[in-house]
Amino acid sequence: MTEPSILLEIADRVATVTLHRPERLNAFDEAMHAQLAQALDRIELDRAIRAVLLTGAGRAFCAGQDLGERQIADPTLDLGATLDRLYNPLIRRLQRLERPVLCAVNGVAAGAGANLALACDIVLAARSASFIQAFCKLGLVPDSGGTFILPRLVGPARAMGLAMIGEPLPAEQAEAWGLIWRCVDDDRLMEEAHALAAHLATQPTRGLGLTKRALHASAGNGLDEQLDLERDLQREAGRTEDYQEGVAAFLGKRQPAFKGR
Ligand code: LHQ
Repeated sequence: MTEPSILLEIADRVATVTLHRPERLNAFDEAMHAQLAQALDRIELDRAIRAVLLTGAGRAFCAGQDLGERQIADPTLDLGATLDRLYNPLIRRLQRLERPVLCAVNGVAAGAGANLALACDIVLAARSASFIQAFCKLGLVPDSGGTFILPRLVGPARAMGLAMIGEPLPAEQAEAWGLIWRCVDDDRLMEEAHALAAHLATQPTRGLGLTKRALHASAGNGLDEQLDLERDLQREAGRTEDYQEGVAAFLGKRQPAFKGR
C-alpha cells in the first residue's frame, strides 16, 4: 500500500493536518492535493473541529509544486489550469474556512509551499525555517496568493525583493518584517503550536470566523464599506451563544466556557 501524503488527526477539537511526502520535502503532487482537499472536506463538515493546525513531516514544511510532475516537454502544459484546478481552490478554502487555521512551519517553505503557509491565519515558524519565493528561479510568477499577500504583509519594496531575488528569508527576519506571527526555537515549535491550537479551539469560534472575514475583506474595502461590514458582522456575533457566555463570565468573574456557537 502507498503511504498517505496527508495525515489528518482529530483530537480535542483540533484537526492537525500534516503534509507527508518527506522524501520530496512535502512537495505537492496530484495525490497530495486530492488528499488535502478530502481532509478539508472533512474539517468543513465537522463543526466540532474548532481549530486547524497545518504542518509538514520531516525537515521541510513544503517545497511547493513537485517539479518532477510538471513535464516541460509537454506541448499542452498549462500551469494556469493547474492553479485553477488545485492551488487556487486550496488558498480560497483556507481563507474562507470559518475556523482559525494555524501553520507550524517546521522547515523550509518554498514556492507555493511558502504562500500556502502565509495564507493561514497565524504562522509560527521554527528558527531554522526559511521562506523562499522560489518562482523567479524558474521563470514563474509567485502564485497561491503570493502577489496579494506579500505586499500587504511586508510592503511593496520587500515583496518585490523577495519575489525577484528569491533568496531564503530566515524565520527570525520573517518575524521582524511582519511576515509571520512568531518564530520559536525548533525544539519548542510543535509544543507551542499544539498549545496555541488547543487554546484557539476553546475560543468563540463564530466570532473568530467573522473576525477573519472582516480582516480579509479590508484589503478591498474603503473605510465606509469596512465600517458597514463591521456593523453587519457585529450584529451576527452579538447573536451568538458565545457572546452571551462571554458577557456572563465577565460579569460573574469566572472563566467563560465557549461552545463555538
Ligand atoms: C523536490 C522539490 C520539488 C520535486 C525538493 N519538486 N522534488 C504551481 C503550479 C504549477 C507548476 C509550477 O509551480 C507552481 C508553484 C510552485 O511551487 S513553483 C516552485 C516550486 N518549488 C521550488 O522551486 C523549490 C525547489 N526546491 C528547492 O529549491 C530546494 O529543494 C529547497 C531550497 C526547498 C531545499 O533545498 P535542500 O535543503 O538543499 O534540499 P534538496 O534540494 O537536496 O531537496 C531534497 C530532495 O527533495 C531532493 O531530491 P533527491 O532525490 O536529490 O534527494 C530534491 O530534488 C527534492 N525536492 N523540492 N519542488
